[in-house]
Amino acid sequence: MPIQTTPKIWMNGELVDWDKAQVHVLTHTLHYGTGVFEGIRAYPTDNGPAVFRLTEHIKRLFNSAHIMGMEIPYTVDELVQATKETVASTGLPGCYVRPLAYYGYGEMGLNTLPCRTDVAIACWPWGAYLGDDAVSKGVRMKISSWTRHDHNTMPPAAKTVGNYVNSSLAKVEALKAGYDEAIMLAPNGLIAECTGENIFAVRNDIIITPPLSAGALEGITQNSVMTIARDQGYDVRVDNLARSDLYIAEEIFVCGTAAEISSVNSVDDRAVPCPGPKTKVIAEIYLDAVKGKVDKYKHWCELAV
Ligand code: PPE
Repeated sequence: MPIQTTPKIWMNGELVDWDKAQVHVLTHTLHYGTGVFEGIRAYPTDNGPAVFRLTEHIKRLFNSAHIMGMEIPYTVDELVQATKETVASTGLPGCYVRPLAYYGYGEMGLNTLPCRTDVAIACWPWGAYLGDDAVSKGVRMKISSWTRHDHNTMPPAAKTVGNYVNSSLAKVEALKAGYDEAIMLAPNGLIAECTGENIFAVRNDIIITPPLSAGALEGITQNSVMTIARDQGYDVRVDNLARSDLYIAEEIFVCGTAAEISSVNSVDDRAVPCPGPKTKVIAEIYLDAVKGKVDKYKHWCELAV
């Protein structure tokens, strides 16, 4: 589905018209994948649109840049304000938000040291990433033939543009084979994450999600889910999962900003009970929390205006 346009995109300190938010074909990041980005959602709340855990997302953008040795010529506060301004300029009650820091036009070659960092923040309406009924019906997952990056190949903890070549290969392979999404294994064969989501499996009543060391991004939704689940009294652990843990899991769900929470109905054609009872409880609370409807988690909702 083509992107639904909004009036303005923030580029290097200014809100410019959507159609004017353009870059030169010799933009460094277009050639070498050297940018870093975030995916954030703004949701309608009783007090207007609020950006979910905005400051943490912007801090992760800076961490990604730090891992890449990239200087962002703004402060966290400045990009938090810029994001709020961009969200407000859409006039929408909620939207997806995509901040991107990239090496712009001016230098070519693999030495990024002389490159200038440009920053853009775009917003557009983006529906449920894995389908509207992803919680109730669940998605079909396939273990990918593509391995997640090794820590010494492409740092998986950084949300680097180039990292997503690996995700796209896995996603398209899964879709072409008739599945909804791929699960990526780390080079050591243990479960890392999905192409754009973290994964949770319930085994013996314990909710388990793989650690950053397994090649998973430190997901902000993953963190929200762990908080919600622990507050519900569930036993939640960050630990390694093997492929067979998934085949015999009591329930599995995946989560991310774009995907929100989605249950999994099978892995490699082995049925998984779906939707699992814990998944249902967590998804319901999460979808209320993002809209500022749960007092305990209201501090996660940062008002756009
Ligand atoms: N792992 C990966 C590889 C990933 O891309 C995401 C987010 C997550 C885990 C979950 O992170 P978080 O959003 O902080 O809970 N993926 C973003 C981009 C998706 C896309 O297709 O583009 C997102 O969900 O916005």
